[in-house]
Amino acid sequence: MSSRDRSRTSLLSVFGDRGGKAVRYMVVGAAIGLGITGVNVVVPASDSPGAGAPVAVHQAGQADVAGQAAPAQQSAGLLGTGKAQQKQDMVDLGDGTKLAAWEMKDGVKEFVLTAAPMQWQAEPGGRVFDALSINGQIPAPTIRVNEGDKLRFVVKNEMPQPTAIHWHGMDLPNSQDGVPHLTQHPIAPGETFTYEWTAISTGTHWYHSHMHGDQEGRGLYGSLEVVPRLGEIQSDRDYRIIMGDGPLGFVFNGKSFPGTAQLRGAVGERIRLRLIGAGPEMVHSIHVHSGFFEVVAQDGHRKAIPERMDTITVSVGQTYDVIWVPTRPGKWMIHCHVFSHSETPNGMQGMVSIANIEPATARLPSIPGITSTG
Ligand SMILES: [Cu+2]
Repeated sequence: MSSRDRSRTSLLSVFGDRGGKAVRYMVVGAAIGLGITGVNVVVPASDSPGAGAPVAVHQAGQADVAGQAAPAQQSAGLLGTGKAQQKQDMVDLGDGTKLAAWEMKDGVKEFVLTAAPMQWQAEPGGRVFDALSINGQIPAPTIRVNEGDKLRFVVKNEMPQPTAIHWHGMDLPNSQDGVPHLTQHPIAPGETFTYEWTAISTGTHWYHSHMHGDQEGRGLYGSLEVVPRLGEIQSDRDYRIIMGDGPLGFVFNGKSFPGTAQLRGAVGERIRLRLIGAGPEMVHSIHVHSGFFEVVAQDGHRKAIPERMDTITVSVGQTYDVIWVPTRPGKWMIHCHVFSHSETPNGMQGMVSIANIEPATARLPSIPGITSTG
């Protein structure tokens, strides 16, 4: 653990008010040790070491594991059992992405990421693209780890072209940065390259091919999430919206409307949207119908003061975490407001997703399996 991490010590708790309910906040001083003063981040107090936010999924035929959407505080999962998690299976995250599987080996979380060509249809009945996937997925598997985890990524290149994987936003050794011809030789077709680093940078980031924009545009990107020891963003739902504008068209999580995943939630829930601009070319203005959201983090870093918006501009490489608390049930549109990215004369297309918001009394399934204590 770096001195920077150790500096993120909780200092004091105060009481605040949100939505009419008293909510306890912790104020995390982020500046000690960095020589910066006066920079405080207000975060909810639900944070426990190693806790992950609960993640809602909706899969046909899947059992309702938790019975209802549990608030973040009650979803500590394996916490307190004293048993470190040894393995994570792939989990559907209900947003069109899947949680990456890993296995603990000698204290290191090991991920195997195989890049390979794949035929990809972004929307039902649509054109079939020559795409690139990792573990057969577009976007690549969502990597979710805890701050301080030692990580190993075994990257196998089964594509007919060289590649390298960059861990965007990560504080890591130069040799692990994944820049071909600068920090490593490109991973040749048929070869394997192993990256090893420790999760220091917290929050929402992403990983992608750094070989050239075409690989990224064809699908070689995924969410990279590091759950902080302190100060995790409290939410009832946790979804990703990764914007792509390359050869696969205008896509959210690799899909064009009506192929995009439909999100679920209920009135009053804190719905976390992790907005990630994967490009490789364009800026997108993401608008959530029905009121506003709060921007709570940018590029993984908590904002000292959350900002309320209804539309946020996400450029290539940027990430934002926003919290949306729906006030009314219905089918609410989430889309890029550049209309050529989301509309045609015949209706919606491309960067459009629908959030199905149920009444506050709804009991939606959630899956606690994502809580990781390894
Ligand atoms: Cu757009």
